[in-house]
Amino acid sequence: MPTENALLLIAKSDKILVAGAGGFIGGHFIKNLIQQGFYNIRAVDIKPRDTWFQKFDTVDNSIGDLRLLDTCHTVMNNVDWVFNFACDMGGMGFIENHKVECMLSVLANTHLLVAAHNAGVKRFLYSSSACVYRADKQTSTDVTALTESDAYPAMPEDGYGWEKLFSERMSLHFAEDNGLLTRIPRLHNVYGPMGTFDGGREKAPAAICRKVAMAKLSGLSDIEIWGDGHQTRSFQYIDDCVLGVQKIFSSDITEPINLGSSEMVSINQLVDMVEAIAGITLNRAYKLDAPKGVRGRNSDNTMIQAELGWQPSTKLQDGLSTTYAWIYDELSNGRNQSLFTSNYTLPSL
Ligand code: GDC
Repeated sequence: MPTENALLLIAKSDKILVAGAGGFIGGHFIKNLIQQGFYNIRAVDIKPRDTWFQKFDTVDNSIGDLRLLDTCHTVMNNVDWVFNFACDMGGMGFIENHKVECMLSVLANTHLLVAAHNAGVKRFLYSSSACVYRADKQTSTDVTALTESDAYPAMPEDGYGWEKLFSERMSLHFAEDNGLLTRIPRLHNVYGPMGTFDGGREKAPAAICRKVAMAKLSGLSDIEIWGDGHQTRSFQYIDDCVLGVQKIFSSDITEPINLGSSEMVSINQLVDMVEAIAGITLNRAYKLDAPKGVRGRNSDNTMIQAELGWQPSTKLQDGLSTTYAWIYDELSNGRNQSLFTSNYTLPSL
């Protein structure tokens, strides 16, 4: 976890709202706030508390449906600063087949902005996604890394990406028109321990760790890989994400900005790494009709490096070692994710 104090503008006693507190990023984020000495934290999620990835008894925990304006007004009471990670989302297996669910996150994003403006919140962070980028900039495996201007003219990922792009613009205009100060990191694929690795919402790093660990535990020697394995991505370790969010939040950067790793690998290379960590070599079966998303994606970090003198730096090899160890441990101790957010379906509106 980052030890650097990147939130100097927040007093330790200020009220901080973390929306999406039960999720992967929200859980790590609150843990880090507590480690830094912040003690007036309100943690909100729609999911029942026993499904949260990390639970902290010392914070003000509440369950609420942030798609509803009334809930947003209630949780915003006395809040100084907002970090919005709330989102109904997942890896390609989820977002390609659940476009309505993904787009309905617009309700939470809208109502949180309205309530924050109404409550006179000092600053609001909206966590956007690399899925806002133009599809036609991501058609080859040796893709040119995406710069912030590559989001326009708009042609984002259908469903999820359109919602993220819309909510980015809404956050920008709440700043321009209403004076609510907003910050907008575009998160590239985030991975790490204490996140989804099963159930349909998992992303490639956790999915591959799970499949390799299952093979190791069962003695089976096959692994299924979605697509032909040549597709490329960069994967960002959770600690870099938490620190980067805090740095962007504290900065003067008002436009959306990349927060991602620039270490691009193919999915085959990702599998190579996890196999090496596990000390195993598997027979690969390529499922060509599985959800694949874009052909290649990488983060151009010129802007974040210039603005902050920093960029995510955890080596994929190192982050995967920690992630694999956690997933292997969960599986070998018989803990599946049926109780966690991976299988959670939001109640109907
Ligand atoms: O799911 P994801 O990590 O999302 O998939 C990356 C690539 O890995 C895809 O081409 C997918 O087909 C391949 N892949 C191979 N095997 C597997 O078992 C597997 N499971 C999964 N999930 N993928 C496999 C993500 C979005 C996020 C987020 C980030 C932003 O897209 O799903 O919600 O916004 O992007 O960068 P990915 O990287 O396509």
